[in-house]
Amino acid sequence: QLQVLEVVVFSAPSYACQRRTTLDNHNAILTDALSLLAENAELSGEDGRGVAFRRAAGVLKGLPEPVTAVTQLVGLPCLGGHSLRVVKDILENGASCEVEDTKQSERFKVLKVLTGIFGVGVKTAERWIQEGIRGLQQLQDSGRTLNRAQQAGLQHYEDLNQHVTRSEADAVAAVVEEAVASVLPGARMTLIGGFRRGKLTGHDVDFLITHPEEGREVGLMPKVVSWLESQGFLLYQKTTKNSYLEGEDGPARPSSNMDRFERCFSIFKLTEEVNGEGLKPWRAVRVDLVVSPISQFAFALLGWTGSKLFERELRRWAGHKKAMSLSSHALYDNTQRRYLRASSEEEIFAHLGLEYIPPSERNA
Ligand code: DCP
Ligand code: MG
Repeated sequence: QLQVLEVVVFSAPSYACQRRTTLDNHNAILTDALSLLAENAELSGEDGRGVAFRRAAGVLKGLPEPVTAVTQLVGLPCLGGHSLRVVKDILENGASCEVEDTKQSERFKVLKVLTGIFGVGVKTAERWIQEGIRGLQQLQDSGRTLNRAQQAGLQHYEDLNQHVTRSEADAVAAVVEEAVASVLPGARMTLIGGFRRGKLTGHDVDFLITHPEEGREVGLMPKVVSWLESQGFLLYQKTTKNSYLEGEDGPARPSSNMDRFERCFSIFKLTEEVNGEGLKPWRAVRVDLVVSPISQFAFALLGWTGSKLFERELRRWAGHKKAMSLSSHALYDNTQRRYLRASSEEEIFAHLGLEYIPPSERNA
């Protein structure tokens, strides 16, 4: 007697910005494995491979139910031979040797510890490893000259490697709100990054600040920072100036525009509710502040809400499918040779010929 089993064969469009990806991930075991391989590739300077694993993980994050057999994946985009092999290993053996070996590898572990220091990137970590450094204590004892960011990163290592909760994000938001309101009444502040997508934890808290009257936001960041500093909220801060000039380099280098807003990378001293003896009364939290003129606000909001893969895919879609250049400042139509204005995220999706995807569904 033959039993016919109904097996779902999944399908999905190939760009993450065409898909709705909530936080409800039915394949976390698979996507965690692929994300780890992506991280390992990124830590090894192999960005192309990293993106391939991120895209594969992104597709699986959006599936409506758990995968039980690789045959269900035949029609899906972005799943190359390597990713499929990893998925097959996990489905058949409960784990992937490659993933387990990577997790255990000395090099991966040391790179994670060293790049876990705020202010330390892959290149610096790599150099230190070549010089024989294997851990934090050794780094400290080595007498290496660290820049200001790295010193703060080392000093607050434990706090900064402990995830930020939603209630901590709200506490930071209240402080930033007060700072913004006292230095420029009428200015508006929006929570961006992972928390805007509905995540319950994050590695930092990100805010976008603007003013409804164009130009009023000029000079705002130094004032906000001074206020925060005078109130004792900052353990560290570094502000970078706005260097974006429309027309000069807007459309030409869309992906490098990420850092062109007036931006402040900081470490907050966040006072916690003390509900017991001997509890530390405060902890360090990474906070990013970005100031944008109102004319660029929608682009900044879209560009800073993430996820990183979603952003990358939006820009790839714009370039490859629409001959447009998207950045967090503007959208340029290379065919019409003009900028396309927008005052909301919805309008930008419409310019791009994409269905609107709300922040909570950008978790690819
Ligand atoms: N971003 C980006 N490319 C960068 C830096 C930032 O696309 N080089 C965007 C996408 C991110 C957002 O800015 O979602 C905020 O950056 P984070 O690194 O804080 O990322 P998340 O907030 O998404 O994650 P986490 O929860 O870990 O903070
Ligand atoms: Mg963040």
